[in-house]
Amino acid sequence: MKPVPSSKQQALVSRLMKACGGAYSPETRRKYYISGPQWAAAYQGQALFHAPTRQPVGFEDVIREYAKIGIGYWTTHDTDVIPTEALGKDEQGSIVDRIGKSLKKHGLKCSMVTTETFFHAVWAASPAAESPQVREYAAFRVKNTVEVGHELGAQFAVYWPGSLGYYTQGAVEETETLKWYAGALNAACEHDIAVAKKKHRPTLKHCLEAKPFEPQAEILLPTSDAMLAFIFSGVLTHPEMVGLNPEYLHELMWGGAPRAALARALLAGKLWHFDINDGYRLKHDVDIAVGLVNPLDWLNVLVLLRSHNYNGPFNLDYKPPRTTSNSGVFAVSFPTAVDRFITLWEMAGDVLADPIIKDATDALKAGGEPVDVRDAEAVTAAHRELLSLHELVGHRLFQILIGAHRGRTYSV
Ligand code: GLT
Ligand code: MN
Ligand code: MN
Repeated sequence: MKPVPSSKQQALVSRLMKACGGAYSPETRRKYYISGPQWAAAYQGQALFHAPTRQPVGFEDVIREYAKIGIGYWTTHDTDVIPTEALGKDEQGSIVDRIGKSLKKHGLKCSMVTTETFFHAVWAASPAAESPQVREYAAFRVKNTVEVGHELGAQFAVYWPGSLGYYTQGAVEETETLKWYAGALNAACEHDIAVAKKKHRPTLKHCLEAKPFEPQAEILLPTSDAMLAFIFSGVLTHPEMVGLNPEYLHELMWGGAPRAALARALLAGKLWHFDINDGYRLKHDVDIAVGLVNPLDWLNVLVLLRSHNYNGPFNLDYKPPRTTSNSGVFAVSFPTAVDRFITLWEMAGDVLADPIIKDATDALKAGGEPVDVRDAEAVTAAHRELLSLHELVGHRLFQILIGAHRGRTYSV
């Protein structure tokens, strides 16, 4: 092939996207509770060892492009859209106004707002720092986000504590720090109750998000399980208002099984919001788009969520790779992520309706013929053949993943 001149590259990408086929229409995409974060689309590719590769993008562009794709919901940090120095000031009001107009114009809804408590230098010692002034500032920030959320009609507030941890041991006292962090959440919930009452709106669902390794060396609430223990520990004044926003990759990063982490959240009645993406175990937060690394595991995750009637948002919290251009973010990155999610969701429906999987799981639950249940050898023998079904179910899931259950075959 001849070198491709710059002027022809976008057309090439678009031709090959069409050739891929299988794209859902924007109308179909809008039927799912999928949200697109401002920060994901506006991510410029920068990191500790990476200079940006893309130009900045504002909320007007992101909202317009999400609308074209068929992403029905938009999520944001306070400082993704409001400069830190404008927070709580008149300028905030006019920005929020512009956001509201832009959402309305393009038929999107704001489903979630979150407070940035990790980036600015003020959070160097975390939002639950020893200094009462920092903690008061943190309370102001989360209360302000609650107000922005109500203003924009959001239902959820997310909290990723980020810098809640330390580099050098013994520098922070963990129990004290956790209580101080609870103070910020309590301030948010109490303020929410007052604002919701005034605005005749339901209170927001406040969702904690854990990440195991970054950006501190040691993290005080590294997993969704740690968050659950924190919610039920007695330090929150409104534990009923606080649930979880697990992120798929964050559970995988520490070596956990995301599906099991989600199951524990479901048991506790706290699975309210879900950040969807992909990546690798025991690596940093690579935030790859859903289904590109672990499609079989993702299929299983969605089987669990479908079978438990999860009806919260699926938030596309991933980072378009640095190799993707500004136009590629909206031409390739987001539509393909949405479409893989929808396909996996529909395939999870196939799994739940599959007669072979049903037969196998029914048989496993029925168990073997009656024997003396105090006799380990007899109980084992009664199930020896039946248990081969575990692997058969695994194989069937693979078949469903590749479409073999619908007749797709390979031959030599
Ligand atoms: C940050 C983090 C994400 C969180 C965002 C919400 S901030 O990008 O890595 O996982 O969901 O605060
Ligand atoms: Mn996330
Ligand atoms: Mn992440």
